[in-house]
Amino acid sequence: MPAIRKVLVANRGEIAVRVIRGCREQGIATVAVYSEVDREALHVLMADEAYLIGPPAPAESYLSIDTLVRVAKAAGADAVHPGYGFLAENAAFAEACAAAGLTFIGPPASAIRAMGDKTAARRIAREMQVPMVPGTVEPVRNDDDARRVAREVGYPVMIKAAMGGGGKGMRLVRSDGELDASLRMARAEATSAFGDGSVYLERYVEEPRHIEVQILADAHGHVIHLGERECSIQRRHQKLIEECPSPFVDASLRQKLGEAACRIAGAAGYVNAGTVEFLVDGERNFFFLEMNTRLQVEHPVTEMVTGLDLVRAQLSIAEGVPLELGQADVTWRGWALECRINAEDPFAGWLPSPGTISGLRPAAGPWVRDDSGAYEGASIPRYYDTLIAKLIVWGEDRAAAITRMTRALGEYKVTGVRTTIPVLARIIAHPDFQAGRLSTQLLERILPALTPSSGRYEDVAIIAAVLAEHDRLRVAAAHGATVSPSASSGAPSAWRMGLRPGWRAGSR
Ligand code: MV4
Repeated sequence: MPAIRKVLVANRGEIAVRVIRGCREQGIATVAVYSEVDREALHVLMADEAYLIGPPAPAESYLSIDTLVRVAKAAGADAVHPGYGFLAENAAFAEACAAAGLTFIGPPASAIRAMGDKTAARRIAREMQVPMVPGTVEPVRNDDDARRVAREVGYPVMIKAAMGGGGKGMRLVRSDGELDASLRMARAEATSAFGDGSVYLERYVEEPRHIEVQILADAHGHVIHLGERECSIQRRHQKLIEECPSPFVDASLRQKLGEAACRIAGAAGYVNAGTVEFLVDGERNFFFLEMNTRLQVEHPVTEMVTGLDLVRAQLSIAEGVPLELGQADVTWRGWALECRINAEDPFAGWLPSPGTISGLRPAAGPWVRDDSGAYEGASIPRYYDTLIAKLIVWGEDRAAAITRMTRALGEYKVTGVRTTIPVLARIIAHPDFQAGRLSTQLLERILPALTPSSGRYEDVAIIAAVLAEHDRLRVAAAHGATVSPSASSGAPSAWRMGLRPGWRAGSR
């Protein structure tokens, strides 16, 4: 595989900025893409070149495979970095890049496919004798099949979408009587969300921790792990705070989790940075959950504690360079925390708060990292994820990291849009967080007291959700009627070769 000289970054926001920075440090030129509402976004200003790719709706811009591949070729890029979200775990995109002679800075399409089907991933875990939650390793065939399995593994059980992941379309079933109705709803949800109604069953693990292992796999069969991240502080499957290491994991469990993660990645023919997710119960039993075949939002906490640059590792791996580290070379020093700063109002039902950032003073100082996609005057469009920035701190131990995060959250000022900063500070100050008593249920328990809001806001949130769904369906209908994803060659040429604003960050 040849050296990479120019990378098209098929993403936006803070992750596009992170990838651009990683490329620039390696002397690799960068090409940004942007939708009509992102003309002056930070990633556009920071890249060496940038091209308009279409309207704000993701399906017509950041998700348009044909447009992205065409722009990459036209710009003379030799590789594509997908970031996370959008097309990062889309096997067809990886294949389209390869077919156009572009290096996809991610795993082989076959590994994306294997892990995208959660039952196929479970078959790999079984084959590698990695512990997993009791349940099926194939989609359930019918209601009778489901009832037999549910009785066998014992209630409560979870119904999960085979093509789902990240908690979407999951359903908890506590008894035989609930099973049929839940199956019907889960299948319908899976069909509308993933275009595939296949579901499987797992025994439900009560109050688990969500712990994931970062791995690196090169194109020569070497796989190493970089330890775990603790991701139990989630609200509705959106992580708010992540840390490395986990306060619950000792050296012995770390080694077992790491070996299990490497075995799974190896069996899947995985190449690239990747993450293997586990549930861990109160007795430190761990169970394979799923594998994420991308660079994750929370990767910086691993970087801070291992001293490694994961984007640089991705670039080397994609160039075919063998891993320069063996497992024994990976060491962990101190503690890192990451807080996600979103443009949402936690005191008004977590309603998205798009708009213009009228004032911005990010936290800085010793051992503080601000991975941001914003600047003063920038706008947060309503079409995308509300993540503004990730605030990451390092300390010599967990207590020092918590003190530093408290200090940094106090410094971080954003005006013009509402943010999650105040509630992040309250979670960090909570006795259970401070003591490391973390579980996926912790936030559900403590948030009501931390985010008092009048019932009025609940009504507003419901109305907003209905409007958003209406908007989504309208966009989908318009898209289906006029622009099929494979026929976007009909796009105006300005989308393919738009001009970037005349502000240049680099000197290249
Ligand atoms: C589970 C589980 C308990 N038992 N599966 C959620 C995200 C996706 N990756 C899998 N998830 C879970 N799967 C079994 N068999 C608990 C979670 C879970 C969770 C569930 C409810 C509320 C918050 C949660 C946060 C993380 C994981």
